[in-house]
Amino acid sequence: KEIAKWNPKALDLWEKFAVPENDDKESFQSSFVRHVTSTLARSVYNIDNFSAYQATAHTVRDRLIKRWNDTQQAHAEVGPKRVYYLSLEFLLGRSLDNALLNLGLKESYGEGVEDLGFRMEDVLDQEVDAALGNGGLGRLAACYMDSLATLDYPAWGYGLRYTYGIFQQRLNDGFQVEFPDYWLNFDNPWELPRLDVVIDIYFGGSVSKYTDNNGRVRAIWEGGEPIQAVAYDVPIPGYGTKNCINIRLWSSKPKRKFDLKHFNEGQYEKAVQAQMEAENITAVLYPNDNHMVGKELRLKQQYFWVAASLADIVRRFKKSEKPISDFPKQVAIQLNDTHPTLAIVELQRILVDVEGLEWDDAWDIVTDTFAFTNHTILPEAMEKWPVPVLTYLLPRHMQIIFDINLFFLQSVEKKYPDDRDLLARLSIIEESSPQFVRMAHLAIVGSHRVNGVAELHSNLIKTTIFKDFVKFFGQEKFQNKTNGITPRRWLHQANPKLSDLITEKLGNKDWLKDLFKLKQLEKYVDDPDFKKRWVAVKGSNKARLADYIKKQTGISVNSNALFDIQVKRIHEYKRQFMNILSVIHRYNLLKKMTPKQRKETVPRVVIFGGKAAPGYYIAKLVIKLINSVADVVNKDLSIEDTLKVVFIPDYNVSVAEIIVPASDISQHISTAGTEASGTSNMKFVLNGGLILGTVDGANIEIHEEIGDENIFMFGNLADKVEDLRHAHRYRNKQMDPALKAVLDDIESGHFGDPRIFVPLINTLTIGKDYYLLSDDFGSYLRAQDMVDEAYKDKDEWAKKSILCTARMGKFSSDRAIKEYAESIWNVEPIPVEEVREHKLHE
Ligand code: T68
Repeated sequence: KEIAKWNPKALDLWEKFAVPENDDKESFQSSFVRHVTSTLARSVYNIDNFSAYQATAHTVRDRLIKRWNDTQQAHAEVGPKRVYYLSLEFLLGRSLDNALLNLGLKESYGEGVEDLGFRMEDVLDQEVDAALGNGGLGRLAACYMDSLATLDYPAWGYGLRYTYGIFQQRLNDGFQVEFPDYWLNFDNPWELPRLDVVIDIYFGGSVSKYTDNNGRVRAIWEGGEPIQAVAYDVPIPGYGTKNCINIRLWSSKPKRKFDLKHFNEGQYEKAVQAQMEAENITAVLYPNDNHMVGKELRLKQQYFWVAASLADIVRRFKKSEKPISDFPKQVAIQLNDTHPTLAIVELQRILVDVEGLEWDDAWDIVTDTFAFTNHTILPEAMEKWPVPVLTYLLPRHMQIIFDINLFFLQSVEKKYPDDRDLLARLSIIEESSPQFVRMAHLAIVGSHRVNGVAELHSNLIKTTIFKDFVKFFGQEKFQNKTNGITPRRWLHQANPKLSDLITEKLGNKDWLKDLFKLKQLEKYVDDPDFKKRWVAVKGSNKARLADYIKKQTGISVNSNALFDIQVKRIHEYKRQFMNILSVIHRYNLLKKMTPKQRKETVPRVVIFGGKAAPGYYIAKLVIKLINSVADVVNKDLSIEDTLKVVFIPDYNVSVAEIIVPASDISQHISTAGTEASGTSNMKFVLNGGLILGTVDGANIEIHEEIGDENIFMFGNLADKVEDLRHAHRYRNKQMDPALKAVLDDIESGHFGDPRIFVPLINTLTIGKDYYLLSDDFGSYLRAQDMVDEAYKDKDEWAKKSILCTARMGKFSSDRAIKEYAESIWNVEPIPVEEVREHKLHE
């Protein structure tokens, strides 16, 4: 409007030369050529697949920026309540294919690329993953952003822009070796640097008290040296909407580049030391999942991130000119695990110290704003930080935490007088030496809602780790929000052939926005032609994976065999160890068989993948054992190709997109009660793969949805686990004989130098088998036999596979996000397109 006033012709020009609304092959090609020649400064004689990728990505980026701007403008116009998702991890994977599909440009751009002499597949394959996450928690955040955008919610993600994402895994002699993931080596077209959005973050310093004009004693925190947080925005386009939301990632930068005093004294290292320390904060993602590592740098990451994010959120709120008491009506903040818990303290500090609110008024605003998601009950994963470290890094915050705890415990004391044990159990401060701050307790006390991520998990947190909080706060504060996955990436993008078949059968693509529509596939379970095509799609996905395995590992696998897959982070509770032990058991049986018996057995390819945290010794031994077993089994001609074992290196999101559509069976076999939800289980079943699993996490709800006949469940139930552990500890419980035989086989040296595996085997004997492999091994083997039996009936198997997909509607992340929006955040969709139309006609 300003431009139009100044020059009426300008607005017309602005419209005329904007990024085209009706995009087609030609507009793509013109943009592609412009980006090759101008952005990349290359010529037509000098472009390879990678340049083609960059030019295509930049073309899509232009479109995303347009949508991003329109969306932000529409939101500014309406001024709705926004939801902010604070997550230390966003495991986005690749963006090009996803953006093309969500924008509906895949076909026209695909043709455009072919005309220019490239294959879209090769172009897409050039992209490096954005791997800013460890596993389930980070990928969940990415799926949720896709759903928030698709459902038109006014949402922002906030995270860190790590220079190094999760390490790359290679294998050396069967052992994992880690390599740095320098993903920003080439320019990253999926981020918009906002070098003007900079926030100063302080550590250290001191607190002093003063009396204000109203005679009130107030604290002021004067921090030490500031470090700058610089914003990088990552646009997230919704599917079939013009809504395009934002993930803002912070990068750390020194405020002063150079210490001139040291420099002039010739102390060059000291002159740049502060700079290096500042840059260190966002240098690297901590590579541990479900494990707390108490490093000071990790705590600095957490505060740096939440302080920058809150400053940004408060600034945006203030633009509305609404009274500060309206803050919770405008802002909902979701804490993805306890990692951002300091945000609670930071907001209280801003409201009391900076805005001058009374403590209680500020605290009401804080608790109305925040909600907290718990992702684990494993004790070693619970975050706690030493009071002395917090006092030194964040002195004012430590005071505020003590005050929060004081007022909280006073209210407990009032309700339950004289129950000292209860006070000690609920306290935010652990009274050890030194003292610790229990972040989960702080997160619960500072939030109005707390949720688990699957029914079983949400019930477990209410009856175990957070039991006393339920007693104090009441049931309503604690909810379940069963996880979900985005069908756009995990079916439409990863499995285009199945997606096409479904769309053809259902007559349209509506199922991509309403996954319950897959139910309509049930009509066709007995249609022989449909079944044949369904099986053919699975076959071609298995062939694609077989090619990938050959390329990456040199191992040839038969894609007519049963593909049995376990891919996820390597962790004792996930029991990859039990899986490989059962493979040894199977191998020994095959060796004893007559050729005739072998002919009658179902050939299997057992596929593993996943990273072990670099410091997790036992998990790394599991990887070595898998590779040692693979070496022996794959070379053994006597078993006639009835068994192959594969470890796929460097499992990540883009590799998962090849693996997930190709399973016949996938394994989700955690000790009952340990896997909060799991989300890959949902991905496999959505793609028509069956599950072999324990009664744990979301397996239980998947079972409920798809029915008994379509899943293989085994093992002890969660409510038995404590008793079984007790029996191991105090009654010298006998080990399952089949398991014993397998361990003996390893110890005999059959799979290489057995001394390597002693610490691993000790976890079952001297370690008292904490994850109960011995208790579940028998029923595991029986379930495996049932899988073999069922797979022999190809027709029945095809039917099961179809029913699996048809009944997965519940597990869309759209369903999960709607539940969060309606029962926790109280936010509503803003149809960006309608707001714009309305505005244009005004
Ligand atoms: C996972 N947690 C749960 N944690 O294990 C999984 N931890 O059951 C669940 O489905 C998923 O969260 C989503 O809810 C994780 O992935 C981490 O990666 C992690 C990272 C840092 C610190 C602790």
